[in-house]
Order: sequence, then structure tokens, then C-alpha cells
Amino acid sequence: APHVHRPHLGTAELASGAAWVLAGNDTGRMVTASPRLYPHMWSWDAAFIMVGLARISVDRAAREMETLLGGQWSDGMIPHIVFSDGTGYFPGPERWETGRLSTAAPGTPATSGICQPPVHAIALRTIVDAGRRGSAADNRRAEELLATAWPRLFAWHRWLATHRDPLGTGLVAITHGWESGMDNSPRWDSAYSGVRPGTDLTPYTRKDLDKVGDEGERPTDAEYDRYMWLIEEMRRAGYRPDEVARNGSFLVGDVFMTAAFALACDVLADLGEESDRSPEQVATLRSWAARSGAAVAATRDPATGLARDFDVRADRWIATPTIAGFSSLLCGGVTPEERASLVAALEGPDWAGHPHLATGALPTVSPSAAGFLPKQYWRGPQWPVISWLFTWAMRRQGLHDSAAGIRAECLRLVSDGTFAEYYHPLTGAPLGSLSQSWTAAVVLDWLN
Ligand code: 9WN
Repeated sequence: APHVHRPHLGTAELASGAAWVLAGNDTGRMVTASPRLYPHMWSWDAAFIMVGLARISVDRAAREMETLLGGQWSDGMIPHIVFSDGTGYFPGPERWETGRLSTAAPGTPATSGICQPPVHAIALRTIVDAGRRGSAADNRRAEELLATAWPRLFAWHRWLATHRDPLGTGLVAITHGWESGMDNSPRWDSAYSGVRPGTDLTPYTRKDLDKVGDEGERPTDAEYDRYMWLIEEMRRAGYRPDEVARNGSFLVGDVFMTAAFALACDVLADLGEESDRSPEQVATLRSWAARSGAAVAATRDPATGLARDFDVRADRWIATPTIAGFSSLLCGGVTPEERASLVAALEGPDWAGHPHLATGALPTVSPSAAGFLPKQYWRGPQWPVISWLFTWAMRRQGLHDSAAGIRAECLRLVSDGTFAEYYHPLTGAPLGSLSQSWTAAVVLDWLN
């Protein structure tokens, strides 16, 4: 592998650098996902950002949750973007027009019309824990948030269970690759080949390309045409969730989204038990968790042991070797033997133990796979936030040594202090946006 010089910050400098990034991206109302590329609040970014903020200020973390929930739709959906007044991102509010076209979207704040992985219960858990460790005022603030946010998150989970289970098995489906959070992952290539942009697609200009070092770090124009076409279809359906799932060109059972949902249902159920919420709702969450955990396990590829997505439109399995194949490590539901072989594969030579990697942070695509592209977005680079989610979930299941190993490798990766959106697995070079909030947030959590 080519060698690049990488500066190396000590722990104290790294922690203060991370806090500085979060403060720098804070508009007061929200911590934007990054300073230039993403000047708004993204749903799952916000959850990870809250995990970092909870290490700095319980009140500030709680306010972030309140801002996000301020964008929740009346049917329960938490939209993937809550817009700030910032400009420079496409597609912005004028392309989505959810306030005008949907009866469930709020008028203000402006939001997008799709969702992202439901990791928010994890954020609520960390804020509540930080409150309980903190002062009396922190404790009060966190319990107050728990009381208001818990029913909102329950409604969000109910929305997913109601509108995104087209097969009736608990496998949560997405209607746009952006909903997966892994936009152009090779997981979606075959499903996107069935999306044919109409000739009446309203013309548009991308705004992302001049904000990264090299255009090759971002999705292609052909991919963007499909992203925009799906939004066009949703606009025409008034963003009605059942209509979009019934008629949209893209409908895929997403194992990673499903695993995040199963995990979050259990976490929310725990919080509900601790705060005397309705036993029926807690039991409902447990049943969604068990069902979706089993749905992930049932996608297991007999050849590789990895979880597979399912293309509902084409009625076929998607067996591309990506990090989503390890989804059962997020939510359990597999036998101890299956789990042990997943951990061995994750740490082995086709994944984090690949001999050419600069660090053992988790790559998004197997470096041994034909489609591995080390600097292209979700087609190979290492995203620290993905590793963080695995470490958090693995610790919860008692996989402490593996989680500690991944954490140590990630801290080595991010010690250059750029807090990049993603990193080149073979060189450790920072890619995409720098000063990306969720990278800073998970580093802060790892260092505490
Ligand atoms: C589209 C904000 C978001 C992340 C996603 C990541 C990227 C947006 C984009 O940035 O997606 O939602 O414009 O590329 O893929 O996971 O939430 O950081």
C-alpha cells in the first residue's frame, strides 16, 4: 500500500479537537452534519451527534433531540433532513416541497420526505445515562426529555412497523437508497438498474462536487439522476407512505436498517420499563425487536454466512459483500456459533484483518471483493460512525474484546485530527467532507 504521512494527535488534543468541531458546526438550533457539504440536520447523523454532545452537555444533547423531533411528521416518520436556513445543499426544501405536497409533513421546519436508519433510541439511552451520572440538573433535564421523547420515538417505530414491512416478516424496506444512509453502496446497484428516470425529470444542478477534494469521492451523475427520479415519484404520490411502497420503482428489504430497528426497539423498551411507560407498548417494542432480529437472521446466505438484502421489486436476493452482511452483530437473533463465525469473518483477512489495510477500522465493502473502490463513498472507504455503531452493539452483547479492538484501530485512523466523513482504507487518507460532526461525536464517545 502507498504510504502517506499522517500527523498523529494525542488523546487530549483529539478530544478537544472533536469538541471544537461540534461547537464549530453548531448553529444554536442544530449541529449541522458538516460545515459546507451538509449545512442541515440529518436524522441519523443527529442521533450520533447527540451521543457526542451528551459527553459535553446533557442540556445541549437534549435540545438536539428536540430539534429533530420538531421535524417529525404527524404520522410518526422522522424525516432524513430537517433543514436549517443554510444554503449550498441540493436537493433543498424547494426540490422536496413536502410542506405543500404532503398532509403529514410540518409546514415549518422544512424537511425532506424520506427517512434514515432509526438509531435515535440509542441517543436517548446515552443522554439519559449521562443525566443519571451528572448533576441534579442534568438528571432532571434528561428525565424530562425521556418523558417527552419516548412516545415520539414509539410513534416513529410504529410508522416503520406499519408502513415499511411489505413482506409482513419484519424485514424493514427502504424506498430510496438515501434511506439506508449508505447511498451508493453496491448493495443497491441491481435495484437501481430497475429505476428508469423519466424524460420529464425536472433539470437540476448538483452542489456537492466542488466541496470534496476529488469528484471520484462522490456518487456519479447517473446515480444522481436515479436519486432525483425517485423523489419525483414520491412528490407525485404526495409522499403517502403506502402509495410510495406500492408503486415506487425502488423497494428493498434492508438488513442493516432492519437490524438497527430491532436494536433500537429493545433499547427503547428498556427505557420504557425504567420509566413506567405502558406495558403494552413495551411489549409491542419487544415483539418488533424479536421479529426484525429473526428477519435479519433469516436472510443469512448459506454460502457465506452473511445477511442479505432482498429486492422486493425484482423478487431476488442481493448478496454483495458489504458491511451490512454483519447486521446480526447489531441485533442478535442468531445462534452463538453463527455469531462467532460472523465475528471471525469480520476480523479476518477479507475484512478488518485484510493485510493491505492501513488500520483495522471496518471497511464498507470487503477489500477482497471485485467491486471494492477504496476512495468512492460507500463502495469501500471506512466510515468511523459505522464502526462505532458496531462497537456499541457488540459491547451490549458481551463482545467486549472485539469491540475494544475495533475502537483502538479507529482511534488510530482518526488520530490525524481531520474528523473526515470517511477514510481511504489502504492509506488512511481523509476523504469527503472534513470536520464531519458524526465523526467528531463518536470519537468523543470513544475517548470517554
Ligand atoms: C444524502 C449526512 C449524510 C449521511 C448519509 C451520507 C450522506 C447525503 C448526501 O450524507 O448522504 O442523504 O447528500 O450524500 O450517505 O449517510 O447521513 O452526513
